[in-house]
Amino acid sequence: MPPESHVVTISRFLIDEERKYPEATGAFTSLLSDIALAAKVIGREVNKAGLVDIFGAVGHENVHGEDQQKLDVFANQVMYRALDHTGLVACLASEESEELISIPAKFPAGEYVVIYDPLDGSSNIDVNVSIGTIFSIHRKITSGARGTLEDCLQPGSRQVAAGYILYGSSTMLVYTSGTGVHGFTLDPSIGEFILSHPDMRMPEPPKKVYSVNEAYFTRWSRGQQLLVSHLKNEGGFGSRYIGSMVADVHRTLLQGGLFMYPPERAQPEGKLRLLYEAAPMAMIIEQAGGRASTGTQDINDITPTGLHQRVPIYMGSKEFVALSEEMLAAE
Ligand code: P6P
Repeated sequence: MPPESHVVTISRFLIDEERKYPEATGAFTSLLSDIALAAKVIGREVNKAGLVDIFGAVGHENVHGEDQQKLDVFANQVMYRALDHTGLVACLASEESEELISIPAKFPAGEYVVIYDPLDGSSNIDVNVSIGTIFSIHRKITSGARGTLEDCLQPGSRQVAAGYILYGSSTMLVYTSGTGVHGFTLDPSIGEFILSHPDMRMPEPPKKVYSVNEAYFTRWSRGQQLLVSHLKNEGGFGSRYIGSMVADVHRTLLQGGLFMYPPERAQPEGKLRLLYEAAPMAMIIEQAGGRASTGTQDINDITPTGLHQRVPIYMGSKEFVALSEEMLAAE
């Protein structure tokens, strides 16, 4: 058989998955396909960021007071335009939009809620470090035709799917819909995402690597300081920190380890956002056999109170997350 016959595109994979559920309508398959298309469009611009005048700040700030890079704005528009007209979505929420994003009245609405960070790690754009798009998918739970804030503020345990696209040395789409984690690598020569990492599992034994920004050591609690000191001394851990969550979590998923964004005295909930960073990544890590905690509770047990709520993050290999919770509790 020619090698190409073993090529499984994301479209074929999604259809094969859909056929496992007689009640499936094909809506989820279409939704993931729309997100994959958006990923290709965003990836094309990210990969040529150094060649055209598209990177660099647009000169205004996003809802978090961060310089909004042109690619952030572009990626946010691409995600919106990929989904708004489909009739699959009840409402949207984005890191780049303070408020809920309603589906225009001219378009039909659907049953899914998509919450996304269109371009996470964008502060790394100008230095050509890997960045990513993160998405979280819920089902609408309110009875109205169009989604509301209540439909977005569901605990991560109720996500029907979650995933990310990593724009790195290659462009990868990784997602889970609750039956394992699957990775697809973009073949630019045919413009298709090809199944390259079926049923991804965190390795056992895991690589002893911790990932945290140690520049903030003095801002941490005593327990956090003791944890990191233990990891690097008695624990014999190595350290890797890219400063781009999708890249750091992707490495942790593949090799094992511990990714942390701890609370700081001035920022007791940490920096990363629950709905479109922590919760989707937590679903992926846990579906691959790992754990995701705030240091005191499972991330996906939290019922959100706001679209841009932040939470501390300890995610990766089970034993390392458990060790973190133990040492933080002992402080
Ligand atoms: P710090 C990137 O700006 C980001 O939102 C995440 O992708 C990343 O994990 C984190 O912030 C890095 O934050 O404070 O270490 O620069």
